[in-house]
Amino acid sequence: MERIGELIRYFIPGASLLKFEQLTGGVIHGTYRLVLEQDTAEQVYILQKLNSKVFPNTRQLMHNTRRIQQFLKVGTYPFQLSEPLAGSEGYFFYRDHKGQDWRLFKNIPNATSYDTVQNDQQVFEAGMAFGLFLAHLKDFQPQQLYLVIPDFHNLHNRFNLFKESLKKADESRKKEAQLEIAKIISLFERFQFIDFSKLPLRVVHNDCKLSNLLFDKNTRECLAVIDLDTVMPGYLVTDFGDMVRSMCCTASEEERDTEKVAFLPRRYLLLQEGFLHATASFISEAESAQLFNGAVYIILEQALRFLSDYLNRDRYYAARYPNHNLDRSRNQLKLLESMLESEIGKY
Ligand code: GN1
Ligand code: MG
Repeated sequence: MERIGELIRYFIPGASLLKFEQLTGGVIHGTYRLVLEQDTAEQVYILQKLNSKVFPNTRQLMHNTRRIQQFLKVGTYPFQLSEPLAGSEGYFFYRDHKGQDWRLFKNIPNATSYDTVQNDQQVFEAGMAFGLFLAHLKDFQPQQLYLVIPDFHNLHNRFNLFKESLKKADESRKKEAQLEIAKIISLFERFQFIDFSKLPLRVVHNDCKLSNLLFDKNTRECLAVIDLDTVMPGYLVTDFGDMVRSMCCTASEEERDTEKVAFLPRRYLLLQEGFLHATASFISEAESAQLFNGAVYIILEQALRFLSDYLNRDRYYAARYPNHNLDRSRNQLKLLESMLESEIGKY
């Protein structure tokens, strides 16, 4: 990467690059692991090339991350924080001459993340970790945050955008996705059941997938909750939904063979147990009653988002092959169908 020297000089003058590798977990930003030599010692950093189509205002994005981390640092928050580095002008990102923004995070040593669950204990731990994150942000004033992506988990809004995408889509893509389009429309009509006016608006993570947790490589305990980009006012039940989406399934959202995708009720119960353990002191009755619906809502939303992006010719999510976003949508639909057919889903 040609600009790497420029970036290192900006964030850590005097350091030199030893190793550079791309990490492929996220689907929005480009993420890289750097090993630098700094004062004769090796230091690891995480570099991100920011996606300005998704997050047009980097200053506001970094303001949010900083505010949240400053708040968590003061209290008894039990996890580590992956903090962004300030550059020479005190900004927490660098804008290169092409207008591309970059940021650099301190690495959390001995940590790893997972796309799929490793064992049952991890599900309980993960539910507890995201629950503790919410618990520690309970008294954070939401007015301190910018709405970096308004209506992020507003399914109605996303459904309207989906209808717009349908109007503009190529005939060939529409034909290819015929079945999924019909399924999404019928599921949306069937599942408009969460009355959000009955739920407290809180500061939530908004992207609670398993891969946004870091675990200790040896002890497997949770070390950090990462990716604070979408921490904004929202609802606890949709955070829980994202956990279910990524942890209570036999396969990851990248699995192309839908035969391999199924809901795991036992994991759901473990996740719920861990999550309630951490949130028991403040979760409202209305929220507890809507946890399963939160999962239905968020999986449907994700299926719809992937499908809309397929219809829009893959403008939002990085697609590595022509039908990638359609496959992702099929995967989420399969998970949702399997969940609705399960014992827990029969209501
Ligand atoms: C995106 O941050 P990242 O790339 O892991 C997306 C989430 C989706 C997820 C699906 C800002 O997450 O909402 O659930 O992909 N983030 C944004 O994998 O759209
Ligand atoms: Mg994210």
